[in-house]
Amino acid sequence: MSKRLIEAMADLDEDVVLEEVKTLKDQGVDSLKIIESLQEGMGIVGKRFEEKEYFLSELIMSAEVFNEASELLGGMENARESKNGVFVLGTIYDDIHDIGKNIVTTVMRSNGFEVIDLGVDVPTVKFIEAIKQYKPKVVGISCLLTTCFDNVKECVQAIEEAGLRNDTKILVGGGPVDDAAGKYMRADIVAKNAQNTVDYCKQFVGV
Ligand code: B12
Repeated sequence: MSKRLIEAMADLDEDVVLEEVKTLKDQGVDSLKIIESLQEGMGIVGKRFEEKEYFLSELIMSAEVFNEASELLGGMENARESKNGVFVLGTIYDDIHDIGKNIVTTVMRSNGFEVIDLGVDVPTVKFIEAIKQYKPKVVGISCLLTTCFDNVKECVQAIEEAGLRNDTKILVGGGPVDDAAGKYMRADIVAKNAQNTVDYCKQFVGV
């Protein structure tokens, strides 16, 4: 990981973030590795927000810097062939965080999955409709707020009650989701990052 990039992201130093991303990209560093550093920096932004060193304006700024940096990594989004099947994902209702979800979408697409991205603040009924329509082998739910853990739990339960869980695995992801939270939500697996998601989905669909 790049210490300079982590620190610049944490300090919201936009110029240094963009310069360092360009340098690392020119050096041939893998896009996912660069994203890992940006994500680490975002973790520090979150801690500073929690400790009241940063306020909402800084959170908003961090999202803007992250998105600009991701745009520089645009080359990650390449092959859109969908030989590995369909992956439905969205951010659970009452939660509008989408940076991590968008990264997962991009990386899954570039690994041969057709991704149906339902967006943010997605109600349970929309997940259920999408599962009926697209019959995905794996469904991903993003959740960045601990206050939304119960929403995910309710959504997973509704998918099960609709009889749609037998052929579909449910992955959850997002900063605060650890294995204990995943168990509470009754998810099949917790994905810590985009690469984990790809590895798990490939394993599950047998690629
Ligand atoms: C940026 C940010 C925002 C931005 C979001 C912009 C956007 N378009 O997404 C804005 C400013 C809008 C925002 C708002 C809020 N936020 Co906010 N935010 C963050 C911050 C700093 C970074 C999140 C992020 O993008 N990380 C970078 C990405 C790449 O990481 P990631 O999301 O974890 O994704 C990776 C993995 O988790 C995984 N993954 C993610 N999703 C999925 C999904 C699937 C299916 C899979 C398989 C994998 C996967 O793969 C990704 C790539 O590797 C976090 C702090 C943190 N450490 O997470 C706080 C944080 C999540 N926010 C927080 C809070 C409190 C809020 C607000 C309530 C603040 C307020 N008072 O209004 C609001 C809530 C708005 C809402 N209703 O959703 C808290 C949540 C605390 C808690 N206990 O729940 C955090 C943790 C900050 C903190 N420490 O206090 N926020």
